[in-house]
Amino acid sequence: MAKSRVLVVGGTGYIGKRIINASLAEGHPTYVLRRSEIGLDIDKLQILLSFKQKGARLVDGSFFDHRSLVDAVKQVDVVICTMSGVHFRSHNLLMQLKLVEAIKEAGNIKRFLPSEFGVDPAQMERALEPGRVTFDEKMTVRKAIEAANIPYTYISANCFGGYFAGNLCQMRTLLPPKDKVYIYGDGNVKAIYMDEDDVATYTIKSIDDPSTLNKTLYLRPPENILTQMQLVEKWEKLTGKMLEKISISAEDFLSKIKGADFVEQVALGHFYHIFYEGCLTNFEIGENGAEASELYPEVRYTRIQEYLKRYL
Ligand code: GNU
Repeated sequence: MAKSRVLVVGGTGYIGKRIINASLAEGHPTYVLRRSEIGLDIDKLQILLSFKQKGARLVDGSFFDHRSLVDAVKQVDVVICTMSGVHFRSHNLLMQLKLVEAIKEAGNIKRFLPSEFGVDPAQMERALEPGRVTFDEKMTVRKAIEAANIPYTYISANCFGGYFAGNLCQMRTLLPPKDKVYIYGDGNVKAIYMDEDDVATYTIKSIDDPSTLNKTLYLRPPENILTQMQLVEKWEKLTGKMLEKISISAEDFLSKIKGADFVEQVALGHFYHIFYEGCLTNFEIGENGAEASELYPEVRYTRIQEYLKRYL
């Protein structure tokens, strides 16, 4: 069967770039939306032109021109949206709802992957304010997809290594601490850390797979299911240097939410659910779910001790 044609929306972004590369590597005719809103963002444009040089097709469109989105969608079989939601000024929700409308009108899409790639928002009905906005928005997009009967796969990719492993789960930094590391509680809550390239590989594997149709695909490669303490120990082993460990109780952590600004409050909420409540690993995958490393055992995913070497 011919390889499905893939359109990536958000192709210049952190995970979007990796998904384009994985799509090209897997032999899919790969299309990338070039939004006219890019304007003078020379970085984004040059990234798009480099993908054209690697064999991707650029499709011009605008989120202010519904017809252009419909025309773009009509050229492909699968649409993957990777537009980030953590940068609140991005109007991510409105843009994704416009994309859903275009996919609904085009009528030809065999699989749509909305911009998920993190915590499963369906598990987060009791999430703390204001961080819950991240999950509520994703659920709004899901409801629009399902109301339009658009075939979908939701990717719950858990923790990007770049946001959570490299910094040993510390906030407000992307680099490992040099002398002391803050530990959430006693650091024994399990989280799941992913090499971002593996997130892209698993995502592309899932788009033509009947067993992920209208399912959530959870990325839980067993060797990357680690407590914060295990992560810190891997880093100490790599550097040969012990870190001073300072434990923060759940109460003290939560009390920080009060005085913080909005963006900080959102992040604190996310970290609380991940590292105190264990929201990534405190539930079993049900019949509406599948686990990527079991479905695709041929993927030799990067273990975290390998991933951490770039920070040495
Ligand atoms: C956390 C962040 C890291 C923010 C998810 C401020 C949604 C998810 C694991 O909001 O994108 O220090 O799944 O000081 O579904 C933010 C996002 C990252 C936190 C990462 C998040 C994870 C949101 C910070 C910080 C590293």
